[in-house]
Amino acid sequence: MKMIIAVVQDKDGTKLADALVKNEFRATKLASTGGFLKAGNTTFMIGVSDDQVERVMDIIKENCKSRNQLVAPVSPMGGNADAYVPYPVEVAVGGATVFVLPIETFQQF
Ligand code: 2BA
Repeated sequence: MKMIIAVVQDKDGTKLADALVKNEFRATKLASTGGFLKAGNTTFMIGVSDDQVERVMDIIKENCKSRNQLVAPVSPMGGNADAYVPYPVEVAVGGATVFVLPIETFQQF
């Protein structure tokens, strides 16, 4: 068994959740925040058998698009000066960042 952890953009979250349900996969959707942009994103936890990993990867690819996002300058006032970005920069935010972890035990009570 594997745990697929997928960080996706909020804009794709509902579409991906619907596609997973339609294909009879079980998933947990968490509200998350990107460490770099400090903007909301969505993290899915999807527990699947080993032979289902590829199908879930395909569903994620089909439903999550890469987009460019402009990072506005962040004032260091009241914030961390180390994170200060003095000019707007465009970053490509991936369609999905996916981790596949082995699961030692799965139980439901
Ligand atoms: P954020 O951390 O908000 O990052 C958004 C995008 O900003 C990233 O897109 C990347 O293009 C850029 N970026 C991130 N850190 C950067 C840095 N130190 N310098 C320059 N540019 C940087 P993605 O790589 O597609 O990541 C999208 C989101 O996926 C991330 O949002 C984060 O929430 C998650 N993520 C990405 N890599 C991760 C990792 N290794 N571990 C945990 N979460 C990760």
